[in-house]
Amino acid sequence: MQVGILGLPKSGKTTLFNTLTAQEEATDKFGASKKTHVAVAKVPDDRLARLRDLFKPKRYVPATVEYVDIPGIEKGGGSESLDLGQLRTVDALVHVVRAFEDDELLHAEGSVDPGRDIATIDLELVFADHALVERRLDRLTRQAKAGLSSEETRERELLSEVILPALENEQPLRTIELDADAEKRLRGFQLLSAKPMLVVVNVGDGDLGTPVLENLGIEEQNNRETVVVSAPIEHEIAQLDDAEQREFLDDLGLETPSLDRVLRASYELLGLIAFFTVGEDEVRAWTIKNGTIARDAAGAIHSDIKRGFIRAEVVAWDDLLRLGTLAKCREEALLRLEGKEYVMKDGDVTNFRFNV
Ligand SMILES: Nc1nc2c(ncn2[C@@H]2O[C@H](COP(=O)(O)OP(=O)(O)OP(=O)(O)O)[C@@H](O)[C@H]2O)c(=O)[nH]1
Ligand SMILES: [Mg+2]
Repeated sequence: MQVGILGLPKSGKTTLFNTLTAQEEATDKFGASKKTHVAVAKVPDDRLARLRDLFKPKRYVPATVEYVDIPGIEKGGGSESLDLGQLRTVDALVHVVRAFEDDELLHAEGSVDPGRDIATIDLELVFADHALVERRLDRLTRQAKAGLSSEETRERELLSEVILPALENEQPLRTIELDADAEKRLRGFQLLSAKPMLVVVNVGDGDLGTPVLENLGIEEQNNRETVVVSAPIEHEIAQLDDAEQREFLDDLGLETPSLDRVLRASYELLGLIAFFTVGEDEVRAWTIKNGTIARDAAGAIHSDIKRGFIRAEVVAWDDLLRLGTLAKCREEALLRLEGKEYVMKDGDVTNFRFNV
């Protein structure tokens, strides 16, 4: 799973990326960056950490999400931008928007206004999609003279009657309701404004812990989540050990590092859940789509396990923590045998029986 990080120039994207993925890519106040970065972040999960403490395994493997950090998108340049093209294949977007004041760092629009910047970036995504949809419709129109297949006719209807009008209305496609068939048809186009989005509001350190969203004029929207962070502060927190972190967070009036919330929110936005495997060797999270059945979940571990699937032994993570061992869970009938059609739940501790 891949998440793309985008935003106007100098909004703090690379600072956030570095902290999420423990990288040290250069960030600076001047000069436009030209490089795209890709790296993997571990998704913090308190449930899994507690299972680790119970099993004390040799290896501990949390779930991961891959982030792609692209250079800032200039207002008005989006539809032409190669940088946006690099986001076509990602599964979700993180939009880093500047809400911090800094006299040394001029904002291209002359003022700090996150609401305006969110609308600006949304419009760039809409323009890029519009250009792509128009090209496709042109091609279908030319082809229509020689006759269109029924599939192509339906595609043309969807694009010209639903998608193009929405884009012309400057509506990001993620905000409009589409039926499953339409969604499936659109998937191949990899339209940017249709991707789920997490808005990360990068505030000055003085504004942490205060309810800023309403003041900033940021509204609720379909398929969009919002998290408030201070990217440089998160970077500092990440360098501290656990005890120092706790103290620092208390001083700021925060429960958990905002970074954890960014990671969790991207995971949830992607419609992902995790199941766990446990043992002395390894305690590990495996990422699947919400709604995945047991046999397909087995395939996340290995195709052989899917092919030779017999049964899944399943216990809820909190039952296992409460009773302490799998044997006790079996005695109490909390460890169940499930068949291949069982729909996996978030936090299921699973052992697959298979035969190849
Ligand atoms: N004062 C202040 N400075 C910040 C904050 N976040 C980032 N910066 C600074 O802003 C500058 C740009 O940060 P980057 O993380 O490189 O921003 P970017 O969005 O990746 O920039 P481009 O990739 O060039 O578009 C750096 O000097 C950061 O230290 C913040 O919350 N407050
Ligand atoms: Mg950058």
